[in-house]
Amino acid sequence: MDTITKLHARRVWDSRGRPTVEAEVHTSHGSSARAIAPAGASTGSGEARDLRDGGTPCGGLDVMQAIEHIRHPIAQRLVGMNIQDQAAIDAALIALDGTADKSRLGGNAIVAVSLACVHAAAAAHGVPLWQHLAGSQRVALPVPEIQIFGGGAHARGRVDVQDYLVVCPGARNFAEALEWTAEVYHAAGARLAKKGQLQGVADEGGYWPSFKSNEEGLIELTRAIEDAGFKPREDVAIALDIAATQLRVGARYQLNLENRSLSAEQFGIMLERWVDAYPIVSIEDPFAEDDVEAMQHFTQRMGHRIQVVGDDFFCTDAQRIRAAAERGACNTVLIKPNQVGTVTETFAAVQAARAAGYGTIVSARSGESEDVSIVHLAIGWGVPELKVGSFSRSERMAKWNEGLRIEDYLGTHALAFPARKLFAHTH
Ligand code: 2PG
Ligand code: MG
Repeated sequence: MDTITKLHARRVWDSRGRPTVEAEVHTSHGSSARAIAPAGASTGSGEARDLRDGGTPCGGLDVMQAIEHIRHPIAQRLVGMNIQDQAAIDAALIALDGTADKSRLGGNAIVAVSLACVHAAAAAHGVPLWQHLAGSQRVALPVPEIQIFGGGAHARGRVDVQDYLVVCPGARNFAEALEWTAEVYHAAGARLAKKGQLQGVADEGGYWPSFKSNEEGLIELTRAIEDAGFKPREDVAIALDIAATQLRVGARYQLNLENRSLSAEQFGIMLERWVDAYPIVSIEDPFAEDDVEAMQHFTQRMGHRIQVVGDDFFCTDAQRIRAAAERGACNTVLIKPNQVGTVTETFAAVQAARAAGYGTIVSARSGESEDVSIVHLAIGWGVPELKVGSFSRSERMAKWNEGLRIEDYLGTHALAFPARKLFAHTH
């Protein structure tokens, strides 16, 4: 049996220049592995809580307490455990923390340790993580969902919609999807620059635009797809993350850019009109995390045409997924390991989504690093879509490039790229 011999942690920095936690695990096999906790900006209230030190250094966001928790109580508890028993490791982390939201030890401490352990288990077998997770199952590369314009909490609210993304239903493989997205990304940038609307890039590397309305982003993105030589919808389509929890004021949805406030019903009508007018195949968090009724109604009307994705709405929680499925709210679940805290609970959310007949998308956070664990989780677990932010900045490109390496390694052993099948029903 390979056991954990040493657990260490250090402070590193994320893509927003903020402190975060890196965990490092060593095993009796001689293997070791590291993982870095990511951080969200538009977080759901049901997420595992990061432990931040408060006070003045680093704007109160320092993580030295979370690091101390890994070095002492967590290390004491985990040293000696079987590195191949991820369920037992995660159960020990959950029990040691003892809170519902992992706030005592810190969600950031727990997720870094849990991910580092699963990496070390793969390393002890001498295989990459995706292969360790897939076992004897054949795997496919996931369809990338890539941000072109960033807004919302990632661009100081410059536009209300948080993510204008593309997916490539027409691409034959992962590499082709990235190549097409690169063309669209640069075409979109050229359009903005020409019109004097390019203000740099937002937190995830998508352009920070100065649109006059939210709909202008849809017009510009559709034209960029055409400028790049693709057929909107068939080749390259639009996905949106409204992150609507951030827009909620009382019972209404506030569009600051347009200086108007809409009821849930009016907001839904606007989104339906967008789906009719633009090549949109997916909308994430179209309503706030607690607006179950609006989510249910919207899914009834639009769920046969587009992916209705829950992010803040589910917080990668298997229980929430089962409850929403009973009411027919959403048809796809965004999967973020740090929303729930451990690898075991993240996989339970994937299984709950599958049991409900829901789609799944593994996703990065807006605060990221060079850590590429999520690419391996998506491939190893057979999750057909992957959302990693934009097509610039190395914390994003590290993940796209890891997918390229795995696709290259798999060659003809890969299962069919799921893009066409995934979006066949959308119109
Ligand atoms: C989201 C994510 C990634 P954040 O809302 O889907 O885009 O953002 O990590 O800030 O929650
Ligand atoms: Mg989201």
